Amino acid sequence: MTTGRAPYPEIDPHDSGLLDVGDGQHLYWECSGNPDGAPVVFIHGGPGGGTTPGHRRMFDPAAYRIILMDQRGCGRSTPHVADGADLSVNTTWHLVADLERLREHLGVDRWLVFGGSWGSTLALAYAQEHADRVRGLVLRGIFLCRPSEIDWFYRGGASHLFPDAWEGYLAPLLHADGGAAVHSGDYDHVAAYRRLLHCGEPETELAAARAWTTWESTTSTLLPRAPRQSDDPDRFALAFARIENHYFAHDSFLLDAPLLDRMDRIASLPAVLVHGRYDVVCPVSNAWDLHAAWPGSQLHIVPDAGHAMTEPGTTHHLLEATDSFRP
Ligand code: STX
Repeated sequence: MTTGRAPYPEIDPHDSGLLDVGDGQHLYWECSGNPDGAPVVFIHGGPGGGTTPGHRRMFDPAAYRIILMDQRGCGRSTPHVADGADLSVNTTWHLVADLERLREHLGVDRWLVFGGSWGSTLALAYAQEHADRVRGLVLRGIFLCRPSEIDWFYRGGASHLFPDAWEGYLAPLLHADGGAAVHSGDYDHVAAYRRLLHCGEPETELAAARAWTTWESTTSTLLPRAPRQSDDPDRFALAFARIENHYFAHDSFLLDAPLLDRMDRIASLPAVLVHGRYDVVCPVSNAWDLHAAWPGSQLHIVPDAGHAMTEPGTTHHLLEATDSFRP
């Protein structure tokens, strides 16, 4: 397997806070690296995945003011969806507005935007609304949230590559609805999960959240690896599954503004795209389609990686990309 550069050393934030964005929501943000460096904002995945200290390590701390934020309802932001936070004030367009509020709060004029997976989706939606605030983009594991992409991963496409893991994904649905319904041609797995994740029965909700989350973590890497560490895996799973399912049940609120239909807005921005050849969560054709629509982009297809940021070839290209945008 490709080896390559290791991430930058672990660092602590020099500033952090909770930003009041209205709707009762307070978003955790932090800055690390060089307070006078070039601003870069890290947009995390899921939606609902939250940021981790490891995310700081994708940027040269001498060159960058590294900004991380936990999106509505997850991570260290409050209220948390595992505690029942209201999802009706949680849409792509709320998150785009939240990024602008954070930018203004931190006194940033323009920033580099970095995002993987759902982070790439939100980065594109943000840049298409506020192109004048973006220096460039570094995107990984491209996810355009087209209906075909949701069908691929959550309604059976990827089951052909991971039939073993798919059994675990189907288990709560079979328990609730029975085999005849689940195996019928028009069963909507995302709608069924939506019911289970909000059924009011804590054990059923948690079993569904674990199964949803395990499907994604199992299929995210080319080779099996230990799942991501979390202080409270059940709390993580409840928020991750509910937020993702809420977004994907609504086509991520993008049906009126498909990302590929608005590329003229960011055509002149420079971008580096990094995508694993064997990404099962977000097939590499997503990156191919985006690159074809974006003259300012460079695409690196990593020959031996899946979806995760932490796979060696992917990490390597991301570090080369963020270094290339140093002032
Ligand atoms: N969701 C893809 C995504 O953004 C469809 C994603 N996948 N795993 C993650 O994010 C975490 C690493 C945050 C768990």
